[in-house]
Amino acid sequence: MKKWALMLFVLALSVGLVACNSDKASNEGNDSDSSKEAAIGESVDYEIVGIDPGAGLMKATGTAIDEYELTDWKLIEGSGAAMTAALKKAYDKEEPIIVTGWTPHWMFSKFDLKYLEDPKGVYGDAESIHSIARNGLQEDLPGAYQVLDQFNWTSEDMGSVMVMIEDGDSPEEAAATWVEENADQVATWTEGVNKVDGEEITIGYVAWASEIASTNVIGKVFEDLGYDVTLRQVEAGPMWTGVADGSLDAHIAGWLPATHADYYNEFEGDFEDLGANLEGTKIGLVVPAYMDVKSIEDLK
Ligand code: PBE
Repeated sequence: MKKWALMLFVLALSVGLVACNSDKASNEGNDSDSSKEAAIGESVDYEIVGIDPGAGLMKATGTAIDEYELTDWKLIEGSGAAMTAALKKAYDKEEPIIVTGWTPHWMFSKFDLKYLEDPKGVYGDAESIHSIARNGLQEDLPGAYQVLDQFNWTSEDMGSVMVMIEDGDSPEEAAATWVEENADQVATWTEGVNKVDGEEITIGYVAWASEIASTNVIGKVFEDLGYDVTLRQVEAGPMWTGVADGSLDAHIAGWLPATHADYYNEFEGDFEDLGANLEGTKIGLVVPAYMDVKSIEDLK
């Protein structure tokens, strides 16, 4: 290359670099909150990855969209499994994603995640999971009723079953392993309860990771006591309806007082609330920790 041509080339290159840099600088200077927030929205197509429409979490998220005036945002319906599949896919590529999430859930042990702050308190405070029996269960199946009444464990207990399932055990296998390894604790649930000979019991549940874990554990406990157990997977509405109309004997998936408040109020009187079997749950919007967003307010 001729000397002048080389000089021209170097000059062009440096002018280009300077232009690029000043572009970048002015962008940074303009980086107001609103452009950052628009960037978050755009980066996820203004979509919140939801779960099954009957979940209390979906209703709460609808309320959050209203209360925080997230007018451009859409809540995508799906299932718990579809939500975690989308989360895993995004997480593996370190892409942005916003999901509806809850605790206890194995996703917090597999991924580094955070809840978005909820300054308006739309998602409520920590709550409990209650055991809900049909009216008349105590007379018909007193032993089963007593087990449900005595059933009580922690988020860590439930979490360990969930992780076994996520790691590849079938729900039945994971439940059997947990029941075997925690015989002392299980003995407190079955204390004073006699074995039976094939009495039928039907427990309803929704295919949420947390309830797959708990329901299979309680199913295994009933099986070991001699019950003929059916675990019936349904949607959230039919789970509450089924206990109210007696087609299900019980469920152990009542998230209260807030998440299932509508179901609770609709059927009140038509079921028996046996109280909390697990305390300290949480629901909300969840993002990977690598995302630069802190609060639901930042989405507006
Ligand atoms: N969940 C899990 C349910 C209750 C259990 C939080 C997804 C719900 O939102 O109804």
